Amino acid sequence: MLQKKRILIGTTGSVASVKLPMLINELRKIFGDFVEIRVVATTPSLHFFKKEDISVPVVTDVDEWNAWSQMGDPVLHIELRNWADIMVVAPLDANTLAKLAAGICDNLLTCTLRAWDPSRPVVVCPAMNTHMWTHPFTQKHLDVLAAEASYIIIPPITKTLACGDTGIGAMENVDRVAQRIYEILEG
Ligand code: PCO
Repeated sequence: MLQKKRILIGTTGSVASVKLPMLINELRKIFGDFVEIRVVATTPSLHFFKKEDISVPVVTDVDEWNAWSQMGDPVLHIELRNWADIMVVAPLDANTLAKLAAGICDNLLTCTLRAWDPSRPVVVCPAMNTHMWTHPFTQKHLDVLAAEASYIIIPPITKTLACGDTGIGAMENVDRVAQRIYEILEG
């Protein structure tokens, strides 16, 4: 591991976004000083953590609009796609999954991925209620991401979910997500 890796984490409106600080900690444990992390957060994901509690820069849709006022100004989603070595969407909610599969780009996170450099890996960690996970659209959309854009999918696990149901749909444990990111970047 010679060079600092630049990891862009995307967060979406699944309650598993509460795990963002833990995921950052796990990445720091594994990569030590050899990592730079930034977060691109959808507006719904901000319901689950406070920007002030996160130890790395967090950008949101307002930053995209604030950064640009005239020709020649930076376009944030292009800056981000140029900056990152890897993007990890953790958690990926059902709504953003559907948008990505359809090519929709209506916020900073989806624009960043729509402009993505296909030679750089994208990892997604779906997390949603069991009924949403087992809906036929979920597998259909994941198949599109894997087959047509080579996204790496870290499937959800079974546990007690935020709503009290026990079933499949929880985001994979953050230590395993971090380990997988390490293997992808360094393997
Ligand atoms: C729930 N939806 C969810 C989303 C995924 N859940 C999880 C875990 C957390 C606790 O460990 C919430 C992180 O269960 O990833 O729960 C239902 S409506």
